[in-house]
Amino acid sequence: MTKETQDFQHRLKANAEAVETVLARLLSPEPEGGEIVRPAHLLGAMRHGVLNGGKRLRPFLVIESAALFPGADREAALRVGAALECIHCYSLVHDDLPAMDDDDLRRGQPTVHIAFDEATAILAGDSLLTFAFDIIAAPETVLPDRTKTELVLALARAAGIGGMAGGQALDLAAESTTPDESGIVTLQAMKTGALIRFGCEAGAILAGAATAERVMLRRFGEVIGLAFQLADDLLDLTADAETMGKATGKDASRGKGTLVALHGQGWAEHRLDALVREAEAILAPFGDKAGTLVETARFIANRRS
Ligand code: GRG
Repeated sequence: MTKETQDFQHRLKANAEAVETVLARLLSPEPEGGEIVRPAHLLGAMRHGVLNGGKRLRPFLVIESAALFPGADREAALRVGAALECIHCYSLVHDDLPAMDDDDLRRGQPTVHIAFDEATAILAGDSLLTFAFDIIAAPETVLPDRTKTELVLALARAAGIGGMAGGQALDLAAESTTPDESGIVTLQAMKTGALIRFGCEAGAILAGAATAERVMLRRFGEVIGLAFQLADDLLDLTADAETMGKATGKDASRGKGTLVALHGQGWAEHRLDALVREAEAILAPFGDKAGTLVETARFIANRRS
């Protein structure tokens, strides 16, 4: 393992622990001002869906993108990262439901509707989605109001009809309509790419970066989002359920259109290399400061779980 990879692994772990602490504190039983009570059963389901050992990659992107800019507030980045993770976890809880992907296993544990019940899993997802915007808007997130509004707007657009939820709708429709290559790219950019792109752009937004820098990080997010999905499609084909902590082989068994199914494994591996080079080129203007984000692009392309 190179020194850069070691440093990266260390930072990923340290940031994941910091995010875990913030999430555990946020998901505590005491109601916040304006709330009445936090029902224990629902809170338990939310905690089950969130505090269960994810890689915390999306918060990592927020924290490390923000760290490119001197003066960016790490505490604020941690909270925005935690908000993004809540949206990611809600999407996993709902995606695992019988009406969607119908999975029993997530992050190596029973999915929320198995550990609790379907109605509670739906409500846990709903509450996590709402909670994300609560976290950003709350006074404990110390950022200018205008910055918070920009973050809320960008996150809503990334998660909603023109982003992740819309991508999931296109994905469900694709089970009967078989999209062409550009259709696959669009649905993937929405379903998984949009939150990853937001993670990168959010760092620039909360740091008050110049528009040109924000655009660079947004573009970097798009490129690593493509790499993430391509790697995920490869893993669905090649990895086992134990390594992944979730069911695999589902794409092929459903005849689902992926770029790997369309072009083959060799093509996908070359394309991943090209995407990593593109990600490096986008960040070149930041120089050595962007080393961790460059390693993140490599990690995403090479991940094995
Ligand atoms: C239900 C509105 C709604 C959307 C669901 C993202 C999504 C849309 C569904 C997830 C399905 C899925 C498994 C997609 C593959 C990419 C993905 C999001 C993998 C899980 O993300 P990781 O690898 O997981 O970052 P951890 O557990 O580390 O957070």
